[in-house]
Amino acid sequence: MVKKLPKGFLWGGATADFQYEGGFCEGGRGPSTHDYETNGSQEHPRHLTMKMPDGTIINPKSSFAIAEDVPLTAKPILLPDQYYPSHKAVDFYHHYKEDIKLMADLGFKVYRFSISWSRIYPTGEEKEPNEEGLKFYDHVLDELEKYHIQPLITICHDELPINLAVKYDGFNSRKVISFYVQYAKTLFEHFGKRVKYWLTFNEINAIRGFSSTGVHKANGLNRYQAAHNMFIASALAIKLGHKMMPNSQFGAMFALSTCYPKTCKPEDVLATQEELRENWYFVDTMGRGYYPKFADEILQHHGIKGLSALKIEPEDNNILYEGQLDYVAFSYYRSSTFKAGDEWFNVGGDDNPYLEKTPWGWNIDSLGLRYTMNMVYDRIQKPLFIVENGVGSIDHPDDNDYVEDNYRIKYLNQLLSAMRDAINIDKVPCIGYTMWAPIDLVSLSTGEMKKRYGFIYVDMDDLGHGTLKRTPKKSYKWIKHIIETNGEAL
Ligand code: BGP
Repeated sequence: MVKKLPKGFLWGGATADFQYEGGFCEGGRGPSTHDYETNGSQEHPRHLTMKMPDGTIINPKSSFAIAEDVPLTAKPILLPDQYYPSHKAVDFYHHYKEDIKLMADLGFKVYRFSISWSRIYPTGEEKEPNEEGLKFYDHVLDELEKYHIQPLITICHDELPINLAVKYDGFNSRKVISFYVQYAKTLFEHFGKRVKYWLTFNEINAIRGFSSTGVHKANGLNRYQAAHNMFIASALAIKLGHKMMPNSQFGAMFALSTCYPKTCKPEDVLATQEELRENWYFVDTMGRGYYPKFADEILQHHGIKGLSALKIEPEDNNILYEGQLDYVAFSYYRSSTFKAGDEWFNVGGDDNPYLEKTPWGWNIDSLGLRYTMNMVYDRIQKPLFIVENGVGSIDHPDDNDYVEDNYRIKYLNQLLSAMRDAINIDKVPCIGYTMWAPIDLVSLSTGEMKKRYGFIYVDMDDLGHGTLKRTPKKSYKWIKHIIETNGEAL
């Protein structure tokens, strides 16, 4: 059996600006939705609270739940002096040279990062972009070029300038589409010559809530209207991007943690097929350029009459078709189980007796990755790009901050072997793999530093205290060797 991955396979890592970058009020950056998300208590990490610009505190049930009824009156103000993880994160803003060098030493061929929209357009509505913001990412690209690392840019990773959320109700409004396209156009003009791979949105099928959509009252209708507007924003950006940068390649990113029927009872199998369609609603629409036949059924499940209840303009169907994805990018973290009568979106159905779990109860399922890759390729027939995968763990550094993370090595060895089988045995084309996250950063779902993913340890705690010193873990050396051998050493 061929053990190496195909020549040119893009090995790398992925990060998101608000979890990594910091510098939230430096360089002319405006406030973004995530700047208002405080970190939760360490005992109850999933209960994030959000302090709105007008001082109102809201408590989404969990970060995956949709925040209800955020007041529309909220006006952007300076943020109070309280620790918000995204304000400082792990300060890539001032450590980018050091961090990119560490990535280069690992042998990375690609680095996926997101651009902070409010660093480029502080309120989202300016006529001209913030030059200082563009300059910061120029410097990042300079460093990447120095080491021959390709950038993979996420245009919008789960956040938008707070002004667009407050003033327009985020992506629930069609107006926000034009602000997004203007922002994307600026990125293409400014960085287009240096960037081939783009992602229009992160985990678009998760449409998590206020932070990622800017939508205040998250009933089903608003949420699926926002999704439609995001589809159109993405398709318009792709059409424009293809015109401005003929060699560009566009994807959007989906959260594709797969789901198995809990039993072989036909009712459970059918229910699981229906539940999975919640994901295909997004993947099919963007990957094939039209809504799937079961779109009405999905919407009805959420109390919406059907596509006819959404505001869809006559030109939208053409836009969707012409703005199809070039490749399908996805995150894969775990699998879950489902049975008839279970609630949709219940990614917590983790009781699978055949699998071990991470400390956060996520199933460790390497074959699930191979299964997912085959399922997506069978369906869309476009190259894949695995742009997020990894394991969140509690690391125990010694006195020198060295972490012997054998669990990470074990996890990645299994997952990457399954990926290699999907590529070499099942012949699924896959452009590359960017591990989440090569360096420790703030967790999205818990707002904590305790949940660590990196090959590189960062001295920083849950409350924003620490020296920010970077120290390679045991897995750093291991992954370096895997990359050097292009997967042969797995
Ligand atoms: C994905 C997000 C990332 C990232 C990752 C890990 O859903 O795209 O931003 O954070 O999940 O999740 P967590 O940090 O919650 O463990």
